[in-house]
Amino acid sequence: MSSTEEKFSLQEVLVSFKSCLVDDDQDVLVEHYLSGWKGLVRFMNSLGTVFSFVSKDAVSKIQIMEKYLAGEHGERYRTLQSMVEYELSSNLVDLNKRGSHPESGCRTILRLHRALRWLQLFLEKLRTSKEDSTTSTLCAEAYNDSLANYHPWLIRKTANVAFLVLPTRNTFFEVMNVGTTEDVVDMLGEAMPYVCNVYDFTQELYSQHNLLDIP
Ligand code: 1Q0
Repeated sequence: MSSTEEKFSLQEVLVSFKSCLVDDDQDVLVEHYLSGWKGLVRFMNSLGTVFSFVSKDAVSKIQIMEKYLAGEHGERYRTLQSMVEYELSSNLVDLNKRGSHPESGCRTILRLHRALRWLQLFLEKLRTSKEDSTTSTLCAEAYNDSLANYHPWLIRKTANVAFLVLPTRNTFFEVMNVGTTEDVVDMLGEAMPYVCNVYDFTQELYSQHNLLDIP
């Protein structure tokens, strides 16, 4: 990370997922969800350019959502519930094959939601890992158990090559800016439930509306 870049703590990013849950965890504020993602992208960029193909895609998805939020129907995109209701009732989602709505909010959030599952698995593996664990293995396992199922061969291959240059577990923990290894493990234990709640809510909402396979 260059010295001009602002340092930040991964804890702040993860806790921002706490602030996106509203109505007793029965809804998610899109703006705060995107803030969480922006923090993750900043963190990923600090790991080096190898991951720019990943962060570019995440950034373009964040931008699609920000355009909706700032647009004419911004109010309908305030929470995930209202977005789903609005887009479905206005026929704005290509449910079975790609057509005239290739960038619906529902589709875009689904891509980020699937990536959140990877993050959940990866951080849980890091939290419970031993000192000599290799991050590339932990990351590849988490990826292959989640996001990889939705990616074509070429992306899977590229991702697995990129994982090989991931920093060591100790360096990772330093970049997180949280403190000692013990502090990191405690922080993850405390912050992960928020990420899990956001994931579980979204999964349930999408499952109720049969939105988990949007092409
Ligand atoms: C830390 C290492 C980061 C490794 C990220 C693993 C995910 C690899 C995914 C690679 C695929 C990206 C290329 C584009 C894929 C798209 O085709 C796909 C589908 O979209 P579409 O429109 O073509 O249907 N897009 C996606 O699946 C979305 C992928 C977004 C991935 C965003 C991941 C950002 C995560 C950052 C967190 C990094 C910090 C981790 C915490 C580390 C703790 C020390």
